Amino acid sequence: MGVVNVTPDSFSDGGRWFDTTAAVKHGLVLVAEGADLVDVGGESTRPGATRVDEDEELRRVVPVVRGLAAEGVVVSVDTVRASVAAQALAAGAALVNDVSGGLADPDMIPVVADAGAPFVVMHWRGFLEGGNVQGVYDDVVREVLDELHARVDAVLAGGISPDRVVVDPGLGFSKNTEHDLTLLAHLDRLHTLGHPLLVAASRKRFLGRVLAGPEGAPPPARERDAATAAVSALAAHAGAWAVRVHEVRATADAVQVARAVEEARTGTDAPGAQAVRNPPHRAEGAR
Ligand code: PMM
Repeated sequence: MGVVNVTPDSFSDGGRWFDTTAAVKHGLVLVAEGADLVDVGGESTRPGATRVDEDEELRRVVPVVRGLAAEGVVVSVDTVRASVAAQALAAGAALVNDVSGGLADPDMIPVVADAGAPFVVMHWRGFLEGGNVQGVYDDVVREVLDELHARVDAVLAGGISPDRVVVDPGLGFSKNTEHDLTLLAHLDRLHTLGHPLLVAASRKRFLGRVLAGPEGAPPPARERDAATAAVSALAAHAGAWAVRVHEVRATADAVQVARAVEEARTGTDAPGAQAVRNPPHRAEGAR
């Protein structure tokens, strides 16, 4: 999943694809580099970002979704607003990615259920507390699992079909470096939820911290793509359905190598590699 942030202020690529034409062009480049789908967002979720009003989010997102869908790209819309999801779906989006897991807008779940679209349910404990508050966990994996489970139950109760639900641990969202690394170390446990898994580590703060070491300064976000690709290989190896990244080429290579190694180990196509190659919405022919 390649990322196109149509925002002036996203932490790693803010301002670069703010214009519709540039954003569509960038999405096409990501596909040419190996992305199976492109995630289009119009509102930054970085800590301290101010909310974008609905009209502005629609203005940013819908034309880019329409432009990419018209080119045959499988588009995901990254939004917490039901109205934006609805208009993006009408413009050709195939999937809705909601970092609030359906908590931000009571109309989100019904909109997605009515459209029959796949829905990414991300874990973000701090959402209702007004932003990226630091989470306190005794057992981060257990608690993220339990809380994601509760969100998935709510989503299913709202009428979204079980085969349309994707789960995401929400790396960096109310989580520190140790939490993020612990979650990545236990991706296998997230599979117990029984839904495809999306992992979105791209350029995130914890990668900067790992690269900096105990004393150093974290490299800027755009210098974290090799580290991102390493996480992509680990996630593919652990059976993730997709990885969400800003720079696709390195990750596409990393996933390909992870797949080849897995094939050499098992003598067959690895389940994780297959999942990354055949997203459920494609395999099942939705939209
Ligand atoms: N992270 C960001 C934005 N959207 N969506 C999902 N499903 N999971 C994430 O972890 C996630 C997301 C923030 O990253 P960006 O602003 O650099 O794109």
